[in-house]
This record gives sequence, C-alpha cells and structure tokens, in this order.
Amino acid sequence: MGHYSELFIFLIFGFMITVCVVTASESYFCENVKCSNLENRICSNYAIWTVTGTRKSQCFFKCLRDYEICKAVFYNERNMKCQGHSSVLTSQDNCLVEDGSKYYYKCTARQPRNCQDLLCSGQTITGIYKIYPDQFSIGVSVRCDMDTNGGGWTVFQRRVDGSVDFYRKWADYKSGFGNENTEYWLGLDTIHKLTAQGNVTLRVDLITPGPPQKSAYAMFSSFTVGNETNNYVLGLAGYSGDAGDSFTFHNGMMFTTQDRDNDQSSNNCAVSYLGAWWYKGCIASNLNGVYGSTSYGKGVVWNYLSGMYVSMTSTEMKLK
Ligand SMILES: [Ca+2]
Repeated sequence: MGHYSELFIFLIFGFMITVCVVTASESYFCENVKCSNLENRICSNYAIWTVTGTRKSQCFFKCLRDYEICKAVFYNERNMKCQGHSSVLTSQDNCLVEDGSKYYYKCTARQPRNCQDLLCSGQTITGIYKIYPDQFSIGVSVRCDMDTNGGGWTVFQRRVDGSVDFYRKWADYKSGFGNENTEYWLGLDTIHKLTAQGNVTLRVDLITPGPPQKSAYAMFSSFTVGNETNNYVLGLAGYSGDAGDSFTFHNGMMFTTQDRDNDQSSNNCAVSYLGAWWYKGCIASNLNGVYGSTSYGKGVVWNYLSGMYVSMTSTEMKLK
C-alpha cells in the first residue's frame, strides 16, 4: 500500500512539474501580434527540425531545450505540426501557404531593429523605445509612432514647440541631438543604418500654424540616406500625399551644415537659411530651419504646402 501511495505522490508531483514547465515555456515566446505576414505560412529558411503530433506547449518546450540553436517555431494547431528555426525570420522568402500555421519567436532571440519590429512583437503604444539598427550597435533611443497609418514608424526628426536649437554643426547632425519626448534629430549615422535595412518608406507629417491649422503629409515609397563618406546623400522616389512634394527637389543632394558646405549654391545654404538639410541651390523645404521664423525660407518651411514664409507648428519625419 505504501509503495502505491509513494508512486501516486511521485506521479502527481511529476505531472505538476511537467505542467509547470510546459506552461512556463509559453511565456518565453512572442507571437507576431500585429504583423501577420507569417500567419498561415511555413518557411524553409533556417528550418532545423519538424515534429508532428505535438501540442503547442510541447513545441515551445522542445525549442527551449534546444536553446543554443532554436530561436523560433512555426506551430499549426490544426495538424499539430511544429517546426524549429535557427534564426528569426524577417521576410516571406522561401515560404509556402499553410492554413493554421502561426509563427512564434523567443522574445530574447531578437533585438528590435526599428519600430516596426517593436510593433510586430506587440508594442502598440506610441512612445520612446530602444532599437538596435544593426547587429553591432548598442541601442539607440527613439520615438515610435504606433498610431499613424498602421504604426511601426521610427521617428527621426521632430519639431513641436521650438524648445531645441536646430542650427547646429555637422558633428551634431551626424550623431543626433535633442529630446525624444519633445524635439530631436536622431542622427545621420543611425538614419543611414535604418534606410540600409532595405525597402524603406518615408513619411513626413506636418501641421501648419493656421488659423485654421491644417494637417498634411508627404510619403515616399523609397527613401535612402547614404553614409558619411557620401555626405549622407538623399535618395527619394514615389511621392504620394496631400502636403505637396517639396522634397524631390532635394533628391540626390548631399547633406549641408553651417560648417560643411556640400550644396550647389556659391554660398552655404545652411548659413543662408539657418538650418541643415539636403540643400541644392537652395530649398523647396527646410524642416530643420528656425522654429517660428517668418523670414523667407528660414523657418520650418514646406513650400508646396504653405510657401516660404510660414513655419510649421509641428513636423515629424519617420520611416518604416
Ligand atoms: Ca555652396
């Protein structure tokens, strides 16, 4: 009788421990909450093993036990198929349709490269986050716009109240300045890294002073910023929006600051217009100009929306 009760207690405890471990395993995994691009897919890239007839919790547990190799799983509750992956997928390359399949990755397996990654992992509140634009970088603090046009926008320029001086030199524009809660410039090195991730869209949100105040936007389906060797040359294509295109004029231009003249004018446009921009000879827009200035071109201007004498009340330049 004693043997049976010991065995019974042993079985009960064994069962409880197993349940605890299996339940706990789920908390280590993040599902692509808002980014369903891998929903109903199964992908061969980085696949390391496939098992069938397994429950979801067992699937997670198997991946956790394989901790040095397994970084993510596809799990399909319909056919109870579990597939482990050695890297976290970021595209639909080499994927097939499979109804019911869902993708989960270890929450610790991937540092977010941008605000879109944060949105994918379930961060849906607009605010300040840390991102890791390339695998070698230490984190950088950014503002993520999780509301506008589907969210996932990494904000790299913001003017809202004139609290930060934007008439600055090359070194500041290279590394960034200001405060992500109010006004800031993320820095050209980081902007370059973000656009180098590929397939980047630019969105510029503007609010005019009025009255009446008017919100407008400009989007560009392709946006690149070169590296410092190329003086952060601007690449743009595919305008849409209702603000007017006051940026394509600057396409192909290098960045100019008061102490680094890369523009096509015989003068330095940054000095002439008190900003820092991809000046040509010189401007159709000047979003790093002097907040509130009503001198020709020197304010935070976007010519096709409000002309050269009106300084925007609010600007946000963002990418995803
Ligand atoms: Ca010049």
